[in-house]
Amino acid sequence: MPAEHETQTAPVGLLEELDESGPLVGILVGSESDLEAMDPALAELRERGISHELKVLSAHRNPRGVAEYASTAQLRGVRVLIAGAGMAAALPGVVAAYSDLPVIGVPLRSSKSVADGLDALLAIVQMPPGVPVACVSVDGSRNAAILAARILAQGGGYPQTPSLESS
Ligand code: RP5
Repeated sequence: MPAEHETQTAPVGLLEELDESGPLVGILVGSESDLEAMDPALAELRERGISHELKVLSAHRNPRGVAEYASTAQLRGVRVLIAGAGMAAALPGVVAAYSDLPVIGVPLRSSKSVADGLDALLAIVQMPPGVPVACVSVDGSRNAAILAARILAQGGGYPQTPSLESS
């Protein structure tokens, strides 16, 4: 029986499934209405030649879809996740709960926001200990992409071990 701290080691079968050909950055937004706010991130990644994908998946409206995406992203070769959401912005936190990849949250402002996006900012920043989410400014998707690029630049040291929780 392995000690509890050893359970993060992936079984051999999972490591063999690692697909290095997938996009390096996975971007999620909680709603179609969030898409425009992520344009600066897409432009930044495009300019830097960093492969990426963008999906609309809501933590509240499609929690199973978010769980499925987040828990399989690392096996598909994704190395950093960016999640943008507004209002009760649970998406980045839920993604971080299902993946060991670094997660960058982008609080988004919408017409229904409280205090110009303060609601989403607090929802993303106030993660419980043990489930980290990096957070950029409200509508700061360009910084999220730049931060993702800097994380990727550390590449050599990044452990490619999918967690058992994520499988
Ligand atoms: C959040 O609720 C989304 O991220 C979006 O910012 C906000 C409003 O969503 P819609 O009602 O426009 O779909 O979950």
